[in-house]
Amino acid sequence: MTKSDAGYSLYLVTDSTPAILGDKDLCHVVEAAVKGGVTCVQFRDKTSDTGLLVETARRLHKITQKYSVPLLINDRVDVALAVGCEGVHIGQDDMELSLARRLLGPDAIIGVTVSNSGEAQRACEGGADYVGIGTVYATPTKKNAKSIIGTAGVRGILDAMRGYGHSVKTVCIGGINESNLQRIVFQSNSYHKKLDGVAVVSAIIASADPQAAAQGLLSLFRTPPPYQGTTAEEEKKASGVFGMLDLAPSIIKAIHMCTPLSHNMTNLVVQNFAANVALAVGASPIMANYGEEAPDLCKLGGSLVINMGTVTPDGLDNYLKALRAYNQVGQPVVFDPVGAGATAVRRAAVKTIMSNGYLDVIKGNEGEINTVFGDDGTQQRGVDSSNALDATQKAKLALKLAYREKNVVVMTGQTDFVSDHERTFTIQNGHQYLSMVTGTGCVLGTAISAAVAVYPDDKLAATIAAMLHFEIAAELAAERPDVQGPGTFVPAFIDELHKIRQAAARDDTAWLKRAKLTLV
Ligand code: 3NM
Repeated sequence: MTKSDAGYSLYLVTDSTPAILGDKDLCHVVEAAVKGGVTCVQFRDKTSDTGLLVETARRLHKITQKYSVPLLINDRVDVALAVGCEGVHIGQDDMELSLARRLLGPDAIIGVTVSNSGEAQRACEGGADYVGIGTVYATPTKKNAKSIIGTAGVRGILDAMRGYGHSVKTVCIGGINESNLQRIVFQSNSYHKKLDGVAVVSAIIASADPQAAAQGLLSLFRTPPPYQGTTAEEEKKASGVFGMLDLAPSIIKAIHMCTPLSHNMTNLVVQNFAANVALAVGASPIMANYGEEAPDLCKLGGSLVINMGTVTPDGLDNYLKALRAYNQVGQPVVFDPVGAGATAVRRAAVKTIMSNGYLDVIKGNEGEINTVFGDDGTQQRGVDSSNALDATQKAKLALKLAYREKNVVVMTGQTDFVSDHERTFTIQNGHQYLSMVTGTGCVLGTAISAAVAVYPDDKLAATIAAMLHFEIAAELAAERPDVQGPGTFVPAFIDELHKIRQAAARDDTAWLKRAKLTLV
């Protein structure tokens, strides 16, 4: 097998420690894994003596040769030479790449571990055939991992490698398993360079059925996640302010025509209000906080709102069940991290929710978005719902979170910031009465959920449509002579939501003249 034949889609790194391998035989596990679809095997054993390393590597090589899959040796160029296998994988502290190349020759496959852009570029320039990017997530398999870089870290490295075209292959590693593989690949892939594969240890080696585990992982890698949009990036980028304003009425009309389900897992305070807002915008609300119902509800073509307003251990478990169900079928999820920074419990809940699924839209005020962003440990600001940031910083924060999560981020305030990282807009509509009534922020999440359900191809455009609908309805309501304060405002607001929806159904767009939408 030559190095140009090598595939990296599912890269298995072995581990012979009892905690991971158990009492299974490594060669049996590797053979089963290769039968299941593993495309490349790295023999990694940091403790055995050289004699045993060579002997095990020889046995493994017989197996990988049978299935035409390359065998690489971790760190030990001497073992690779002794066995005559296809190559090595070296870490930053191992033998220099140029020396390994000199010893192994031009036909050997040499991969290098990288955890930042500089290391990646040096590996490319030094003639590496592929890079192993990590550590994506902390993993018990490698307790001494030097840097945990998350999916945004992987994406930054892929971006930095764009100049090297397709010649240097890429896999990422660390904490990858069946439940997070698709999201990790989706959030890591840069528009300029995509991952060629994923590398795993425990997801296969610790499995009771390594062949089935490999089969499952490979099929997940090859299938785009259901929530991945289908609109071409260029098409999305074309829609500036005029494009957005053009789309908004048709999105509101589509809600009217399709009556999408808006499944709300929300707090007790706003349940009734949220259901009424859903009805007013033309959606069909269901307030169902029990996660076991989600696998049925997610099949109805609607979307899910997870509003963390009253978080409890049971509640969190229910959110996760529902999140998994909606992610599996690719129906959108709107996350409202209410009071995210208020308590340690809420901060932990945010982390758990974000690491267990893909959130199509995250909506919060400045303090909440700040806390959500800080949860990767790089920018911890804690509780902060005041106006601490200026407009440029707010736009940057929304953009950075949207970049990291590869989703849409809404930061509400007097001026709202909405970003999918490629495009960032501000909206300056709404009325102060909205801040005098409880739950208006929460029910905006419900309005957004209806829009992303009917227009999933461009969730930013859908979110903006819902926000304009919502905030212009508030302005119209507040201006009515019968509205004297926040109390009389609420029913008028629901009326105006309903009226705008009916106007959109008639293709009457007069209401939209009020839109104060700006591209940042
Ligand atoms: N290298 P699991 S992380 C072998 O970051 C290895 O370079 C890493 O194990 C790196 O798939 C890692 O069980 C262990 O999480 C990955």
